[in-house]
Amino acid sequence: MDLRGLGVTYNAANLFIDENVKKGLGEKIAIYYRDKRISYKALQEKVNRVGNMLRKLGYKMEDRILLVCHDIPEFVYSFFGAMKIGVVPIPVNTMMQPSDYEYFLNNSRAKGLMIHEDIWANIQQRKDRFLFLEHIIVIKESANNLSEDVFDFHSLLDQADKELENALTNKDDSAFWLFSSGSTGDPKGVIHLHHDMEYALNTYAKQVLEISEEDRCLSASKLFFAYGLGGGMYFPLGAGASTVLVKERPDPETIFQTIEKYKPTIFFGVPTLYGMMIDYALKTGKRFDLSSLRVCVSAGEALPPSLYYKWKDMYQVDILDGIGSTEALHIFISNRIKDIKIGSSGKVVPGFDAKIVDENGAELPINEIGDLVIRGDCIAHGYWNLHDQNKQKFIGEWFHTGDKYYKDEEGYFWYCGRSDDMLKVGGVWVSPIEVENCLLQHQDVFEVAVIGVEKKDRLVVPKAFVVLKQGVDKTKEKEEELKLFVKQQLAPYKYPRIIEFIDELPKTATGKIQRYKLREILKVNEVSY
Ligand code: 3UK
Repeated sequence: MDLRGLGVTYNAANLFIDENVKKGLGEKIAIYYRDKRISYKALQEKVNRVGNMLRKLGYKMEDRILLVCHDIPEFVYSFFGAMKIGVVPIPVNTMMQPSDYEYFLNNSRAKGLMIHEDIWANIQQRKDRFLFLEHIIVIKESANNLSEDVFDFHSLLDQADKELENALTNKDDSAFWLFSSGSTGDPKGVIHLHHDMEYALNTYAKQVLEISEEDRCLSASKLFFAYGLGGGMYFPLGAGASTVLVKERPDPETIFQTIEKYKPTIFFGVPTLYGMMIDYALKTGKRFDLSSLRVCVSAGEALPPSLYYKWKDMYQVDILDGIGSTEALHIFISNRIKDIKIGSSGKVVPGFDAKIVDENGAELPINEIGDLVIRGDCIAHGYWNLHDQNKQKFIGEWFHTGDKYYKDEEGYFWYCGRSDDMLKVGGVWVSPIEVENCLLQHQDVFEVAVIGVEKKDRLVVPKAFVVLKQGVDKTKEKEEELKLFVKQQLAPYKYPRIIEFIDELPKTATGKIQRYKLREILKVNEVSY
């Protein structure tokens, strides 16, 4: 259409869904899920039905929908169905507590909630606190009945038409948001635009992974993480390849069996999982056939060299470590197939630039540690409603990652830690402050400080230094009780793996806990776990 003001119309659903059918891949399998095989044609129909169903409920361009769904095909239908009519899907972590969903809904002012029945059951009693919400659409996999105040995803879908044109969105329209955890606890809404996924596909996925129609992807990282969203969904769909979805949380046995059964060619994991898989195979003595894999990817935190070597020795396949972020959408510095410097994050991905700068923004010489800043066209538009943080992190074309790095003389980048106190555990952010605040709610806890400690395998786990109230005994039982307490209050992966009882915390004159001193105590004692 040549109406003025429309700009270049572009809708991401076109490339990732419709183009595949146009190219003649209609009969090809896009998604493997349990015993289901979903062709590109069937996927397109479902996507169209979701778009039509939302239109019928009154959804318009720029309305937002919170998507709380496990890695099942309905996630993909909902994500692209919303986007196709210009509605903005916001996939969020499925492992959060009810109050976290209250935050996501009220912060984003989502008009709709598409939610899996299991998770809805946990949060429905809070419904009155979701201020802007108009429709709740429950994705059912069981035969359970729903209450009258919610919609049934599948029955709405069946009633909706299977033909749908893309909305006249612009390439710079908001396409989807992802939430990224901040150091003070509250997650930030990261706004991504319609052109972002294509950029990540054409750079990292095509030029580093060399993804093609021949590939089949499996991501252990869930679709609601930016890492899993690419590896498990839009990389394979953008390449006309296939993806294997797994609803369950990734444990070693499930992942090994899934690889043997569905024979993926590319596997996306985080270092902790590679470590668990290696341990599991060694402990059980089980042998698994991973010969279908041509490459494995690791991201989320730095991959310890020992894991690279063990994995390569056991399965004769390389793990490519690369750094990505929710703001950058996917990986922007990475090792390459046939060009790996073990222990480094690799070189800049084509399509991106990276600099190491000092606190004034001046570029530092080779081998000097500084702040990593990057630029590239799939970096987020910005954070939702966080004007000050936007000014600090998105400076001109450059995004400040918050990571300390140096670059060596050959152009490889080496990770040196976070600029703030945030911890990466199993590839997922854990805010020490949130864990501390939780422990402080326990009746026996007087004071607490949480820091990250490196275990023998160099992976980081949260450790809590706890000062108990007077008269409370420092027992092993109390340790276990506190761990359980955190697991029940917060997303379970945040609990402190190690608890040490101490008599008092090191503090500044103004009463601020000196975390660096705790880290020093750890070093002096050379504790290894
Ligand atoms: C850290 C790494 C060392 C780093 C992500 C791949 O992890 C992802 O996104 P998040 O927003 O976290 C981003 C931060 O995580 N990090 C990630 N990868 C590495 N540190 N080595 C690595 N290989 O602090 C970064 O700033 O959760 C990963 C693709 C998409 C992603 N969103």
